[in-house]
Amino acid sequence: MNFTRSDFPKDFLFGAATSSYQIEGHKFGGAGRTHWDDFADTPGNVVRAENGNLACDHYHRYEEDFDLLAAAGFDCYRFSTSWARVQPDGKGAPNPEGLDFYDRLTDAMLARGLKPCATLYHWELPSALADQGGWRNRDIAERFAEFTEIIMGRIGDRMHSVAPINEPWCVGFMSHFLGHHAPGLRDVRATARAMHHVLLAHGRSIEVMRALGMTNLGGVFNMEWAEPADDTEEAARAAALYDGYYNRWFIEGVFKGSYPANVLEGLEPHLPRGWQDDFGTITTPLDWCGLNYYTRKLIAPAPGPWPHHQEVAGPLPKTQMDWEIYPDGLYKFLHRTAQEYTGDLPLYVTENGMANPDVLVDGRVDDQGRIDYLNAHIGKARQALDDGVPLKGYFVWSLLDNYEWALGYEKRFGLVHVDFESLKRTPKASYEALKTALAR
Ligand code: PNW
Repeated sequence: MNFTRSDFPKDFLFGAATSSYQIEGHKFGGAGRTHWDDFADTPGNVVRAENGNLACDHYHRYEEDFDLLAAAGFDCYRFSTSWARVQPDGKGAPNPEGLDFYDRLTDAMLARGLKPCATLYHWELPSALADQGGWRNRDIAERFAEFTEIIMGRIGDRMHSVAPINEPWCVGFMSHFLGHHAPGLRDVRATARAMHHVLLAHGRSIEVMRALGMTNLGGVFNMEWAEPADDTEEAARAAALYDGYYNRWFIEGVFKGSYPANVLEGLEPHLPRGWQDDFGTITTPLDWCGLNYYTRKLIAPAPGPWPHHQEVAGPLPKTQMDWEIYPDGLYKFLHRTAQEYTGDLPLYVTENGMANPDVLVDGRVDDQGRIDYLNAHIGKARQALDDGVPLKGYFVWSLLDNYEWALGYEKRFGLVHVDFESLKRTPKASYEALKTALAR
């Protein structure tokens, strides 16, 4: 890498991130069925209909995985808790095996000096709740509050930090409007409702954790820099709308108690009645704000239904996801977030990384492309820090190659290669480079 730990403030935290359904192996430990299992079983939704049944078998191999994290010199680990593992039916009595698992996981992190940074929901909704309307049903907020109380009642005393929901945009928009993720809907009314209820659930969860006496609570928002595809006024308007429903809706809801006007123009008729009354809960104060950043999008106007625009291919080099590599976007979002939304509140980059078509050759993976990507983005983070942005940490997505949702196991995001037949872990060149950079 072209940086070392000593280039950053002493208390700056470096971590790696994963999520439960993407790595654990959901068939183990009495977990309930999730809407991702249902989604993957429906032909056409997921590449090769792959699911998270086995994934990286982290359920049984977490000691080995945490040894790798600790040996690389990471300070913290961002993981998530599976709702359906803890409450197989999404409500009522918890599954003791599930609670025991997260208890063991927490202690195994602490035993290695890793700070546990939990996300309560990273997308595997219990099927029982999905069948009752999932995020379209307002009741989800109370169900999520109950889940929060159960899981944090067990491990909350040992968490370094907690965020209720990973990437509300993906939960709301991508899953209900684009249909790319479970439940795979393409319905504007469902979208507006999910985009509101996900924030209500966030707020209720924060309220519950405050009542438990917990601190260092935050939110994790994904951001894509939206660029007009040309210099027409129409393209500028299209990009601003994309920016509105992708980047601004959720963070504005949480930090300002409002929704962007250009998005409301399209979505307000579909919001649940009395939506404004929920901002008291939605804006419950936070202790930090996390940004997940990967890429930018070029947006052009297009005929057809709302939002009347489309993405067009850009000229920059791309990752295995076909996402343009645009490190400046991270710099701009760090500034914009502090300036417009969060002020002095601590910021974290809670995800950043790239998919790469990595192959294992003679026991090695030479992922120079990932090293370059991380160098460029961590450099931009460093630059924002120099400008005075209160950035406190950076997490790589991801520790392991894992289940990349609708794209199955083919897209490799890991610092550590996983052979999905033998489940053998092999640290890549990027892992070794980070290990050198992070040495104390
Ligand atoms: C994030 N998009 O998701 C998630 O937090 C991870 O679970 C995921 O593995 C990672 O990024 C890499 O994809 C996103 O299409 C998935 O805009 C897709 C999009 C954005 C974020």
